[in-house]
Amino acid sequence: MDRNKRTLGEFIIENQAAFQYSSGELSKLINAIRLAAKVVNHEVNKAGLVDILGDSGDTNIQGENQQKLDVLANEKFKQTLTKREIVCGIASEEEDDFISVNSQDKNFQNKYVVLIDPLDGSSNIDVNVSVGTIFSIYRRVTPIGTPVTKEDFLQPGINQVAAGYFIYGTSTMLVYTTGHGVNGFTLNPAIGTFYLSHPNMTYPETGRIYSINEGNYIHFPQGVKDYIKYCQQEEGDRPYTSRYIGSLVSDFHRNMIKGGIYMYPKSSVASNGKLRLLYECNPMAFLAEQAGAKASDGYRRILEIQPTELHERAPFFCGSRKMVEKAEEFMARHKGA
Ligand code: AHM
Ligand code: MG
Repeated sequence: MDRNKRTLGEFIIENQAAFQYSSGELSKLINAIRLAAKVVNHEVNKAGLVDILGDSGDTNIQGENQQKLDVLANEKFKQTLTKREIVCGIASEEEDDFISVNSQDKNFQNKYVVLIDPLDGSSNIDVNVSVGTIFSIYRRVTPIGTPVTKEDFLQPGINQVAAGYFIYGTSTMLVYTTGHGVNGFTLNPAIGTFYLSHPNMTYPETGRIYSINEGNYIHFPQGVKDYIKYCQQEEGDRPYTSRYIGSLVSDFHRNMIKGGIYMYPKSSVASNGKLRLLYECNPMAFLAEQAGAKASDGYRRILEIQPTELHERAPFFCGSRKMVEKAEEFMARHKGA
């Protein structure tokens, strides 16, 4: 690791100065998330060594099996964010309802809520494939000092103040945005410090990778089927390459570096696809747009969707601008189908 590279801590302090009237609250919050992620990273890394894998016996609100590391990651983030008293509320993919932090204390002035998918792609853990943590930060809309309400969480993605992900991969990285571009930091595990390794990340305007669970092909809407066939046709820079890890963070990360499109569309068996608007689509869409890419539900900009439920799902098309536009073109031809 180049010792001249800036550390995440230095970067956060430098960039805090760029925010007028900044109280440092957001910086402290990102710092706390980083801390919890380091602990989760440590646990994920030793997953193959200790008897921590397997179902925890609980299921989350989505009815899917939760694995022990999901539970552990959820607890770690919750603990760090509540104990340090730097947020007024938390919503997690692994919790049925949102959590109000210190709502009884009148002097409690925190203004941010955090939405988190503590361990995304967790079905990949027991096969040693990269997983991640996704987070999204909003300013509360209800008055400071009062208990948070659902309204504080049900904001369109366009209101996000910051968003990012940790990828626990061949190396561990944090990639985040505060609305001024996207920056990537790589963890030096020997000393536990994140270094700015990928400044100003930009998504290639177009690419040659399409990422989708083609096993669901039969259930896809006609627009998606046609777009897949388009990707496979021999013409110009096509056929494209198909790459699908099944871990959103990892698929997104690869496509952002190499150029590509990720799709989790609606289907005849899942009317809004699988991904959660608040914990997965919105933060990834914010990052994508900040890196010059595009995110849509096939017809509409993800960031403009008004959520109505904490755990609602949305179809997701995200990646190189030209590729998403092309997929939207195919979707438009069969609108309503
Ligand atoms: P999870 O939050 O339960 O891990 O589910 C989200 C994951 C994404 O990371 C991934 O892109 C998608 O589910 C894969 O789903 P599928 O196995 O249906 O292709
Ligand atoms: Mg997830």
